[in-house]
Amino acid sequence: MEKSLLAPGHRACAGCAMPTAIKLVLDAAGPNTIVVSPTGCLEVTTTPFPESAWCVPWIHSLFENASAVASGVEVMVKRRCKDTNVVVIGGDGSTFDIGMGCNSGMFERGHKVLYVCYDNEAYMNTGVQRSGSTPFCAQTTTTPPGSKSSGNPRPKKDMPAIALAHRVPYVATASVAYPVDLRRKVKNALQTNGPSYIQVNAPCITGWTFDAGTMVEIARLAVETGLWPLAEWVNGELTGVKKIRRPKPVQEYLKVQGRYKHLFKKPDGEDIQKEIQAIADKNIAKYKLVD
Ligand SMILES: Cc1ncc(C[n+]2csc(CCOP(=O)(O)OP(=O)(O)O)c2C)c(N)n1
Ligand SMILES: [Mg+2]
Repeated sequence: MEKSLLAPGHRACAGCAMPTAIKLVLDAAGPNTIVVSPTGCLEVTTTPFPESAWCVPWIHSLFENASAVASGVEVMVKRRCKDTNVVVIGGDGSTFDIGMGCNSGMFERGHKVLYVCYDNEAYMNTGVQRSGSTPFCAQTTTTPPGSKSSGNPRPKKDMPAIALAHRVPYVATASVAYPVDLRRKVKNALQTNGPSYIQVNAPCITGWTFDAGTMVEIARLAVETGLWPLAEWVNGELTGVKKIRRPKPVQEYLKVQGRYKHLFKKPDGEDIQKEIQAIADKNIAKYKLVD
């Protein structure tokens, strides 16, 4: 493999999926790329002054305005250097919640920008607070399980559907456990004449708590249970899904993560596991994941 455009020596946790996701994105995008990143683990771990792990031009925005900054960069690029890719890479907190206003504007105005969300399903950099992306009944520091709580009470926000509602012409979900698929989707997105959105499942060893060395296995289980369908939409049409040969029960995914350990201890745990299984089953039916 050629030299990575995200240099080693960054300070992400050992076992974090985020740098793997970013390396794959940059690998597919190539050196002629300008990246804009809002604040979050990615910014904090790759750019401690005076060092940078970025081997492409990289702009740090506020938490809320990465898409507005990227929109401006795209207007400049269109006039001066047409072949340059403009890519936003942000966490779920900025993508689903705090940057939503600017994301909506960028999508709706039709800027030719690829937005990649590395989705670790919480505000990890500030201490694992719940975000709009946190799945149902996962533990976070703001949704601690206890006698009156079973973790996050709300289902995960459907961000790909929100992108599709903006008529974003290329939308996909991806996973670090399927690198060939991820790279292909980045290339497809960058060939799109307009905005594109890719949401990459990115397990977080600190917030999800799993055994070191099992990160890829966790990401694969998310796909194999049906909880993270790998899908691709072109011009609003669902054009591809990764089929699952034999879906695994969601327990296999839940039991290896500390953020779900209360579901194996609390009296209502079994019922909640069934509710989570129903979410997976609904995905399997909706996306026809099983032949
Ligand atoms: C407007 C604003 N609110 C809050 C913060 C504090 N803050 C910095 S990073 C962060 C969490 C980022 O979460 P996410 O986007 O999911 O990225 P992650 O840290 O999980 O990689 C927060 C809340 C901020 N910098 N600006
Ligand atoms: Mg996050």
